[in-house]
Amino acid sequence: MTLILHSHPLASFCWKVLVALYEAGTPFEARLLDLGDDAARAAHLDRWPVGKMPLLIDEARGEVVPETTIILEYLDRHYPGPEPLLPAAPEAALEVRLWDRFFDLYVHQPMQKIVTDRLRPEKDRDPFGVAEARAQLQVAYGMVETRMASRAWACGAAFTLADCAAMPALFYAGIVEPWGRRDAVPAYLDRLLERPAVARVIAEARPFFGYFPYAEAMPARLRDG
Ligand SMILES: N[C@@H](CCC(=O)N[C@@H](CS)C(=O)NCC(=O)O)C(=O)O
Repeated sequence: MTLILHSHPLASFCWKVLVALYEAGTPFEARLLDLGDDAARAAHLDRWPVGKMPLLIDEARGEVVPETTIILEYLDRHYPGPEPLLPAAPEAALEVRLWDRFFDLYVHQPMQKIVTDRLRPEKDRDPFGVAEARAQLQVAYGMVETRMASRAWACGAAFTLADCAAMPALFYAGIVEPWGRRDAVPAYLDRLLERPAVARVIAEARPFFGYFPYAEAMPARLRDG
């Protein structure tokens, strides 16, 4: 198999890449990466010392590709699916890149901050940082509410890289920080969840949901399908 994705079915950033691979129907081998296993972690750090997952290995081209946005642009260039993840027109591509960055930096990362804080020992928790993350999410939700009131997908009529970024970010963010009185944000998440590629990613993650630090806050329709 040419493409190997080191990933974990519960890991939100891995979902971003899995959605793109399933959307495109690109064949790949998923290798379960357990960072809690010392040997697996050491091997992973050898490949990419930053230590984040997912990591794509392209054996045919001899490339190790980290960072989800770069992985998706790489796949789009070298293993394109029927529809591009990034539009060819430069201005349209910039808009997609902006909203990919937006979902990663202002939804996904604050969500991670809230989730990982719960994994820390009580004495090492960071209530100030968590409060900042919650405030950041509320700002981001307000922006998504305005934007998605008039769009099917993050950048218009076509499903793109920005939607791959939005899916895991909104899925987990909505569990740890409620939407408030907003309609377009949950409606957009519902549209994302209806895509077969997304449903497949979530079905594969479902057996692991018990390990999610906020498992008790997961709505039954997300937890059980
Ligand atoms: N900017 C990175 C973020 C990846 C990331 O945060 N991955 C998480 C899993 S969702 C991770 O590797 N966590 C393990 C750790 O930080 O030790 C990307 O887009 O690939």
